[in-house]
Amino acid sequence: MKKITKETYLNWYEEMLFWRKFEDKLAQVYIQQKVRGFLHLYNGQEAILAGSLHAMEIGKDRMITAYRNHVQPIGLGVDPKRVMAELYGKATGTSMGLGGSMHIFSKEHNFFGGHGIVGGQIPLGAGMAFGDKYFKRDNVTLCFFGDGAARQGTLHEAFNMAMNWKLPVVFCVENNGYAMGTSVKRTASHEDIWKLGLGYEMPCGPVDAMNPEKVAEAMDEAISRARAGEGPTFLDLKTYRYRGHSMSDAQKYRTKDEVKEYQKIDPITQVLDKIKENEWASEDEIKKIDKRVKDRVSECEKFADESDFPEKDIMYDVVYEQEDYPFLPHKL
Ligand SMILES: Cc1ncc(C[n+]2csc(CCOP(=O)(O)OP(=O)(O)O)c2C)c(N)n1
Ligand SMILES: [Mg+2]
Repeated sequence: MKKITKETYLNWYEEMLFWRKFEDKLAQVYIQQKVRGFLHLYNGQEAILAGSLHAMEIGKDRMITAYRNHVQPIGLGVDPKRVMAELYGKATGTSMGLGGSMHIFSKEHNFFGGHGIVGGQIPLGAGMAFGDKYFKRDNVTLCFFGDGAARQGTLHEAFNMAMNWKLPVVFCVENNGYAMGTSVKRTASHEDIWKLGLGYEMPCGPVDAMNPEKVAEAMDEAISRARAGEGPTFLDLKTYRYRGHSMSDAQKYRTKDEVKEYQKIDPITQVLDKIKENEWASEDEIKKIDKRVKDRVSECEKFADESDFPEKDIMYDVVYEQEDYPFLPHKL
């Protein structure tokens, strides 16, 4: 793995803060009804993305996830202005404004969605890894899903085949404690989701995912194993989400004190504390980073605000259509 240095920490601080503020901005413009539909934010889970990106080979390894998917493509190199425009439903968005929040996608940047069907991306991730193995490419797929998704039957079918064929995939449960309003405690007789790997003899274990360094180390081991042809790993990334499941969540299932407890081990604060302890940046330099982040977020908002909505006609260019099918209303 690349060494974790002062530069890594400074980069982590700036990028994680940018993702946090990008999501905060989305919450704000959602209330202004500039972004509509569902909106699931990533606040609290940033160490997972930061650590994973450090261990990945960018431009080669792939990522697939669920609907909490705005910042991962940004981490992989997609222009954040285009991500925000997609959320606004604007023509300059990553899918011409036709996908929206749950469907960010960029084949060019190895980001394969953006999936609204809970657990749907687990076999898709295994399939992507199958493709790489079949065509003898040494790319690795990181397949992320939630603790709720881990309870889907499809996980077992995908785990079985992935182990049997030694596919180059890292299965990662972003265990944020809740599936909508249902706590992990209520969905099984034990809380150690990683143990689901044991039934398939898949290497597996828990990871402190509030700390990017811990994530990077676990991810590096798993990626190296996959790249060496030794098959999948299952990581139980223990994290927490600060905001509700989506914007329409009254959060009656947890206390404010519980959220505060996790904020004490906030991943961005942990990174900043380490920077300060080691005197890797002065107060002034930190202020400069904060200002850069603020400006970058404002640029995204301005770009999305000023972009046009797509022309209505393009809707018919992007859906599958059978030429001789007689019942299309727009053709009647
Ligand atoms: C197959 C399916 N069942 C139910 C839903 C409704 N649903 C959307 S998100 C969600 C909870 C998933 O929680 P988790 O996997 O823990 O992910 P998190 O939201 O915590 O990131 C549910 C039940 C769905 N989208 N798809
Ligand atoms: Mg969850």
